[in-house]
Amino acid sequence: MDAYDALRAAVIEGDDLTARAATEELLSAGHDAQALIRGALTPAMDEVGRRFEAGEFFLPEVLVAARAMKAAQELIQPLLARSKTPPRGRVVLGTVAGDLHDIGKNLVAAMLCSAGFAITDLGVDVSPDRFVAAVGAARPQIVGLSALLTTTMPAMQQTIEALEEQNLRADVKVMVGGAPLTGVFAARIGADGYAPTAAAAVNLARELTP
Ligand code: B12
Repeated sequence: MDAYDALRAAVIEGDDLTARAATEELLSAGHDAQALIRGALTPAMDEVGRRFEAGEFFLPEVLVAARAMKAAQELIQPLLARSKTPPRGRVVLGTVAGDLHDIGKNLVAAMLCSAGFAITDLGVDVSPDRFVAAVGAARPQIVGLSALLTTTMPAMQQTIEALEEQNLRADVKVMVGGAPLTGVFAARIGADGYAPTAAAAVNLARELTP
């Protein structure tokens, strides 16, 4: 088993100590932080999601996997942020109101950060008003909305409407993502773009900030 396999397996099994050790080993061997996200962390969480859907995993297993992923991410995040060049653009990012899922959103934040964007991460369960306040304060080029529940998808539209009401919509591009979303849904609620993965989110953010 190579170190990538070890990291993937540790996250899937929810073994945070091994996840941390494998991450340290890969980073000190000179592996790129982005490669770890693409090659180990994202596929591991995809597999956790698959096992949960298949009834092979239950919530406790999912939670310990998420904790193991966070242990790895804590080591990776400072490396992604360490850049002296001015940011390529500013992104305000959050999981919409009523929704507590943040694993995918955190991966998007990490990948955007490593691509040179400055991120204001508002966390989870972010109300339309909080998005509006953050956009007003940070004046980003992009606001990114994440939702994992079909019941919280309408909060994306409410957030876009709140930006319109405060006359902020024209100055900011809205990109949306999360497992239940589609490009059709994104277009229907008036978003500027949808991306299905963190890597695709980076490409989309680049397109939206030419
Ligand atoms: C982990 C998880 C949890 C964890 C969340 C931990 C955390 N800190 O995030 C916990 C246990 C807390 C949880 C709770 C609940 N969950 Co849950 N959860 C999941 C699970 C298994 C995996 C989600 C995940 O992390 N995937 C891995 C990441 C990497 O993928 P991702 O989030 O899709 O993100 C990628 C892309 O979508 C995209 N992306 C994401 N955000 C953004 C944003 C932008 C701007 C862009 C461009 C792209 C982008 O890039 C990411 C990286 O590639 C899914 C099942 C699944 N297969 O999705 C269920 C799932 C989402 N949960 C579900 C449900 C119902 C719940 C609960 C209501 C409780 C329950 N009965 O299970 C609560 C709700 C709590 C709440 N109010 O939010 C359902 C939703 C069903 C539905 N139709 O809405 C799912 C689909 C499981 C199921 N089949 O029942 N959950």
